Amino acid sequence: MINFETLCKEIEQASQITIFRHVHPDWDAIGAQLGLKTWIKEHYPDKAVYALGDPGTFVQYEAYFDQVDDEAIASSLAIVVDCGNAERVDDARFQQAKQIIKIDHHPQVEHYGTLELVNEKAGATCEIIANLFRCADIALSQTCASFLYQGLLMDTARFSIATTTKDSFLAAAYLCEAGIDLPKISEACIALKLTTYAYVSYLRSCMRVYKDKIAYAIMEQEDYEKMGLSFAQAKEFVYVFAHIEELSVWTLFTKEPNSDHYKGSLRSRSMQINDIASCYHGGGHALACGVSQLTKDSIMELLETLYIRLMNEA
Ligand SMILES: [Mn+2]
Repeated sequence: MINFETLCKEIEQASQITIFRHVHPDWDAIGAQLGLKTWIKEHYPDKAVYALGDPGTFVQYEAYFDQVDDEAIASSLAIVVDCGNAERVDDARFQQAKQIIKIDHHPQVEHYGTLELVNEKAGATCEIIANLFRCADIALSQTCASFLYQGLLMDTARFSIATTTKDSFLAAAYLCEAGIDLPKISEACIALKLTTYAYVSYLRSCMRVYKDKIAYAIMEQEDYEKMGLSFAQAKEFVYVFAHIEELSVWTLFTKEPNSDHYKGSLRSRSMQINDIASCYHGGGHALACGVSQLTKDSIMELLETLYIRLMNEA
């Protein structure tokens, strides 16, 4: 486990730093990656720092991303954030880096880093990074603190889910000290475009309930495309089915473009489901995870498996 001093020492020894995170980034992955990039650039102005990977739906941050050649990566210190396994890292070239630091809060399934800072109990990777700085008494810039707050806010579902702890609030209080604009950040993370709002309404109308227990919807490529959404956007809305009193598991299956397969998001209020997800080409957190390479038949089989566990736990 590395601490703040080790991280600084590694950065000081590196001529350049590359920062990676998982494919199809979410707010936590982006916040951790760009928050860290901002902090390193501010504190080590002589170092070259690159954020790598496809920004995906985060077009507003495109300017923060870099293109680098293989040699630059090979001679760099790579920091990989918010990603449990090597296969899921956006840009596999991170493996060629001289030194690899993993900072993450997913279940520890693979030690791909030469140095690691992993806390499975943290609500967000941004929380781990914020608390690393907090414990070292570092004053953050507004830009850096805003990035970290975004990831913390969204990965804890606005400080509402079981992964939220005292450490999440300590991190939030610390980030507030940087003078960040809380309502502005919340609005930037949560507000929907009109097209997305229409899609959410459509999604609700498509929701079915499996054996009175599990919410699910199967989204076809033509459905989301006719509403003006890409696959990457369309698959992000499983939260729409949260907060239904009678349903403690909710899922969304989205057809991959020009493929025979669906990708799925699974959520659970309290019953562990990530071990089931791992049997369906997926994984993730205990109560929030993903599955892939599903057919319509395997979707129904998965729903039945989730149902059986629900019945056994009842
Ligand atoms: Mn995360």
